[in-house]
Amino acid sequence: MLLPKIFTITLDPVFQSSNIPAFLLQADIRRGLKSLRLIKVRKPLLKVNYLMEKTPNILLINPWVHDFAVHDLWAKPLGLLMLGGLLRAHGYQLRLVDCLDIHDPRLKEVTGMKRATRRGYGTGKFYRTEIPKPGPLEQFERPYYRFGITPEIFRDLLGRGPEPDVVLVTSTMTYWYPGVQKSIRLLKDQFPDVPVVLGGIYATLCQEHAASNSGADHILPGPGENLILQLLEKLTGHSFDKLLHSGEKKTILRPAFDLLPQLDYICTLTSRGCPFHCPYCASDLLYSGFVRRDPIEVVDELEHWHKKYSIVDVAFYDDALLLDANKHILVLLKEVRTRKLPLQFHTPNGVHVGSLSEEVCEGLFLSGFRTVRLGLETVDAERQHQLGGKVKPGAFSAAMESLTRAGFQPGQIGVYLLCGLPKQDSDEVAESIRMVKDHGARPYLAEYSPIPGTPLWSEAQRCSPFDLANEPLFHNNSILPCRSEGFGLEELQELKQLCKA
Ligand code: B12
Ligand code: SF4
Repeated sequence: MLLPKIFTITLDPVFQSSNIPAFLLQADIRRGLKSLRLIKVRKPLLKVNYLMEKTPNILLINPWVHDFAVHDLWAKPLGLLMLGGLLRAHGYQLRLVDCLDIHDPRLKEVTGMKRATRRGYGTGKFYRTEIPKPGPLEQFERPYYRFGITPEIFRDLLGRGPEPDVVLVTSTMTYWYPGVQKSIRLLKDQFPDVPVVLGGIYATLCQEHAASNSGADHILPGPGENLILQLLEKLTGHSFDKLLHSGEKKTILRPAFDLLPQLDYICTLTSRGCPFHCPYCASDLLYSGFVRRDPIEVVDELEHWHKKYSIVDVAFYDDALLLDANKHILVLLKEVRTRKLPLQFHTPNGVHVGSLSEEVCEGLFLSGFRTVRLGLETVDAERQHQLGGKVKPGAFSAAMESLTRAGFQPGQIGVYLLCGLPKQDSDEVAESIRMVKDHGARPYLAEYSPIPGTPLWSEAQRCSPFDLANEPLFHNNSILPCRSEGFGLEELQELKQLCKA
């Protein structure tokens, strides 16, 4: 049911000559009876009017992903859910359609669709349907998929709620824009007059492309919390309550995970931004500066999801989770232990090798870290230096020693290695793979995805055989965008085999 924010009854002055006293009754429904006001008005009144200030309905969309391969490595639309938390706190009515949902029972009945599967700790594969490749990707032999629900289910879900006043669509990888386009096309078919606002990572990194190609009416780049309230006020005429606003003025918002159809795990951020400035990374462009939450407040949030939805698996999305550990992550983990929260933690985004001291590793192990991914980048000293020199010589061996001494098994430790950087040869990657395996950990190739606006972008454009600037599809890591003569897809396959061997 739609709850009006302000409920007002006015009595219209129909008989101007009457002497009956007139009243206006007004209540702010969220503040309850205390706010009831009876106002005596001058004019005589007879007819009753209900003037309801309708709280706007906002529809949130996590769009499809079109790609060669995608794994559900604790992948949730965290940014969109954070905005959901903010908007709800301001009284907006929210609904979310998650195109990557795996729980809709109708999906099991769909023919021609590969089933979603679940692996450990809530991760796994999404439902997927093979679709024709977009023109620029036709040259690649691999099959291309739409990951997520069917368009029919999407339409059905759109039709279930009230017509929204505004639709907010998120976006992630720059080369996933076809899924965004498709979602917006179907939204426009169903709600032609409803404004669609696009934000998120693609909208931020490829703003002009998004403005010309996404089909959205408004592109809002950057952290959405900065401007979304003003834009919604403009689009809906709904002015948010200043009292509610002041209580919610936080840099990092609590995500509204309960909007998702079903929760298997949650992801969280204890910080935003990153103090490092690696030349291949977009962190700085997405969030300038580095801010942290109070670690105890983070634990409150984790406890909330654990108690309410029995959530056990938690993935940290932080860019620099372990930095200054004594004041942050160790405080957080100690609190988790004090409250005896039976949580299982994961770091799909990779943690800094140099931060893995004995004390930190012990804290991670004792508090329930089940998988740890490290960002090693490369063992080549010169390239390591060019990439910012975060991993000092010997640091990786020391980190591995601390992790194993703390109790981690080799199978729990994954190591990201950058692969396909401009002018990188495959021997360098092979050497890094061997080194990781010699230490008993599992190497994971992070194929380089060139990102506009990053320091490495110009060099990437020079080296790449693809038109990176005009076609974000070519940022796809799977095609090895900065391949060279001696390092193409064949060599990439060999390296993948080497990782598995
Ligand atoms: C978590 C993460 C992942 C997760 C999955 C995330 C997901 N949801 O699918 C995992 C670990 C699986 C992953 C994988 C990869 N990732 Co990643 N990932 C991230 C990371 C660290 C965080 C994203 C995030 O959720 N941030 C937190 C939220 C709060 O921020 P946000 O989404 O930006 O939301 C805010 C704003 O954008 C905005 N907003 C969001 N939605 C909306 C909507 C509206 C309407 C509005 C107004 C605003 C708005 O407001 C939000 C709140 O401030 C980013 C780096 C980063 N710092 O963002 C890289 C990043 C997105 N990943 C990147 C890369 C390169 C990859 C890989 C290719 C790495 C590799 N080589 O293997 C793979 C992809 C492989 C594949 N095919 O799946 C790149 C992007 C590349 C690109 N071309 O777009 C990034 C930017 C990192 C980098 N190198 O710079 N990744
Ligand atoms: S690669 Fe990691 S350490 Fe470097 S800037 Fe990006 S998030 Fe920070």
